[in-house]
Parts: sequence; structure tokens; C-alpha cells
Amino acid sequence: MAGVLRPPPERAIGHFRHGAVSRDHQPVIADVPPPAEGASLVEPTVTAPDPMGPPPESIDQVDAATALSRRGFLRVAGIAGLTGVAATVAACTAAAAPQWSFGAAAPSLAPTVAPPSVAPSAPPASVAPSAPPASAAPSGSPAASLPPGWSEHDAAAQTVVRRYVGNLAPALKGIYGDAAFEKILGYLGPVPYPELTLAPAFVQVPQLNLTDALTPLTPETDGEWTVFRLTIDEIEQKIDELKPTVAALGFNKQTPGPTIRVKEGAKVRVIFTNNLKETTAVHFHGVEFEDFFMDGVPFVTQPPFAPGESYTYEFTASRPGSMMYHSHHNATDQVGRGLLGAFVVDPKSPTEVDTFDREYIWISNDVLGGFTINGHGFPAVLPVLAAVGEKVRIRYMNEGIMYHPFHSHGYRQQIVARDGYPLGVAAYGADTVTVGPGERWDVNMVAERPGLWAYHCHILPHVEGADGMFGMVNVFMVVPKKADVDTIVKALTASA
Ligand SMILES: [Cu+2]
Repeated sequence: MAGVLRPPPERAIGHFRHGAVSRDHQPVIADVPPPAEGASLVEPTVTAPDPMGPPPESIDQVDAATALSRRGFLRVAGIAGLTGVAATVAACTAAAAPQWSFGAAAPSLAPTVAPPSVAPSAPPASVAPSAPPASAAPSGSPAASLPPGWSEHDAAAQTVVRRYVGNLAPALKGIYGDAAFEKILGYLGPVPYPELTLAPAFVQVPQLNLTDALTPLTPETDGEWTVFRLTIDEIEQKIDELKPTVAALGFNKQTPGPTIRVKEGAKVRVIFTNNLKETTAVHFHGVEFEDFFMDGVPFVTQPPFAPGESYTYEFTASRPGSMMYHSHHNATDQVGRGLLGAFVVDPKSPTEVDTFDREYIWISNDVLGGFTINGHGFPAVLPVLAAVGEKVRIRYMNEGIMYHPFHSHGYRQQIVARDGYPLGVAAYGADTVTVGPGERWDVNMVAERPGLWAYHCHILPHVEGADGMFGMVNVFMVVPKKADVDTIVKALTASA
């Protein structure tokens, strides 16, 4: 019998604890209702035609001031590169952006978005058209007309971020304020564009790991033993919402597998059932085994176990820290295809560094489906979300075959443990933390300044290509108040 996900713990570690993925691994927060047909996202001005109705030329005219502002901002911020989503909310000049309404179009966002208001008039139509037609074709399609100086790369790069923000965009108005929202619209717009009606890319795919990090497998108890049961399965993994699924392997039909979490000193029994068509074995990476026959290495410590067979590992979680579990047989292929997961041992006596408000597990892989964080590539990577004043723990775990220097724009990462071993007084700050294959690095970040801060591997081919950002890109989404986190989570899980 497979283990089940238990209800979320009381402590607010991380987010998307509630039903981001259904038990059968279907995303259940992806069906936030799109705007009703013809619903207005832009409040028309007295001088502009209905932006939902007119031909693209008119939309361009309506939003010319916004677009001009965007170009100015692009020059300042270099948005064609990786800084696009890192722009702080106070980074550029104000623009006269269209006002938004949402109403029935996005009811889940209603609590955070101000009521429609009349926008300042757009500038006269003599301003040159400056942005791709918003409603003529999906964003990213070769545009008939690009803004001056733009290439198709620019339009595609913009589209990726539009997919990331999706219909969450209106909520940003209530969270970051009108002025910041107008700036954001200045470079995402002109509105409307197709992605405004869609859930963010990261909620259109199952988000298993971060959910499970917060709701780890529920163990059974057998006397002094804490018992977990997992299956090993062939699965189909969706790297992002647009790509076809790829053949993968998973524990309990997911990759990364469910987080296995125990307290330091626990006696752990894990029973794996092999549903593959090939043999396998599982290694708990980082555990200091007393009995080396529990180490999970075929022909060194055990035979591989065959299709249909189960195999049991027993050990004491003798030290705390961030660890992993993964196949250790035909591992280049099996781990590469996703047979991996997080194993976290919480300390018996937490120190100050082990006390935090939110927690994220960040497992990188670079074999299955390209460059991924928790089984997905940008824009389908779940953001790291926190409110100002909160302390966030990131547990990096590299299950891939390459090094990845994860760079946090605007933020210090306090490195508190390597491979689960606490650094103590040797803890130090960095804004780029390189995580090698097999390594785990625990960092804490204190959310001090609100903003949308890019947070990504800095080996650039792992994060950006001809079509804009992809792969190992994340966003540290710092919102002013804890209630804003709840608002976002509520919006994204409205139908859960
Ligand atoms: Cu990388």
C-alpha cells in the first residue's frame, strides 16, 4: 500500500500545502476560471476604443504610453536578459498604464484587487504602435509587427514571463500597490494578452515536491520503527505546461518522490516495491549507516531487486540534516529519469538557524527534460514566496550531473549547512551558491524588501535561450505582508 500524504503541519512552512495536486497527480488549481468571454481587463478611457474589441492597431495606440515607458524601462533594466522578473517594484519611471478590472473574470483574485477605476486618458493615437498585437495571436507567435528595436526573441521572452504570471497578475495590484503594478504592466503589457486568462504556468502542472515537502509521507508505526512504503513506477512527467510529457521514473508515481521526513534518532524502515520492468535499488544519501548492508548499492551491499519484488531498508536517522534518496542501480539512467527524492531529518534540538517561517526544498536535475527545479522548468517552477520579515529556509539538493550556481538577485543567502552538516559559526553569506552533484546546501534568507526577485542558476545556457528564460529559473516573490502570501495561495488554490 502506498503511503498517503498527511494534512499540512500547523507551522507555516512554505506554501501550496493545500491540494496543489490531487492524489491522482492531476493539478487541481489549474482550473481557476478564465475571464468570461469578452470580459474587460482594461478599463477603456474616454478617448480609446474598447481594448478587447478593436484591431491590434488600436490596442497599440491605446497603450502607446505604456509601451513607451516599457522601452525606457528595458533600457534601464536590461529586461532582455535575466533581470526581467527581478526588477524591483521601485526600479523605474512611472507610466500611465491602463487600469484593470476583473470582476467575474477572475473571482479568486477578487479580494486583492481594487475595484475598476477610470484610467487616465491614453496619449493621442499619433504615437507609433510599439507592441505586438495582443489579441490577434497567442503571445510568442511570430508577430506581424514588433516594437521598434525588438527581435522575435524579445517578444518570446516577454511571453514566457506572461505565462509565469498568468492570471495572477491582477492580484499584484493589491499586493504591490498601484504604482508598482503600473510599472509591471508597463513591461508585461500592453493588455490584454492571451496569458492573462490562463493560470500561471506553475499551477498548470502538478507541483508535487514542494507540496510534499510540507506534507511529507505519513509513516506507519511498528513498535520502535517508523515505516514508509513507496512504489517505484514508470510515469509521464510534464516539465512545463506547454511541452509534451516525457517518460520518467518516480517514487509513488511522482518525481521528485514524496519527501520522507523524520526526527533525528528515529529508527526508519522503508519498503520499496518495484513496479518497473527492470531491477533497481535505493540508497539513502547522507545517512551514516551502522549496517552497511542497508546502503543500497547492488553487488556491493545487496542484490538489485527485480520487477514485482519489494525490498526493505532499515536504519537509524542518527544525524539531522538535508539528505536524499535515489536509485543506486543503473543510476545514470534511473536517477536521471527521476528516481529521486528528499530525505529530511529534523534535529532533536533545533538551533536558531533551524528555526524559520517557511521552507522550500529545491531539487535540481539536468537529465530528465532538461534543466529542472523540482521536476519542472521555468515558467512552471513554483516561486519561492515569503512576506517581509520572514525567514526562509532553502534546501538545495542536486540530483543531476552538473554544477549549478544558484544566484539570488538582491538577497543574501546565509549558508548554514553543507550536506546536512551544520556550519555553526562558520556559516557565511553569499548571493551565489554552487551546488554540485550529490551536494545539499541549506541556506536561510530573510525577506527584507518586497519585490519579484529573479533567482536562478547562473550558468546561462541552463536558464535562457532563443525563446527567453527556461529551465533553472525561479523567482523569490517577497510580498509586503503575510496576508499577501495567503492571498496568493488562496487565489492559486481557490478550487482545491
Ligand atoms: Cu545550472
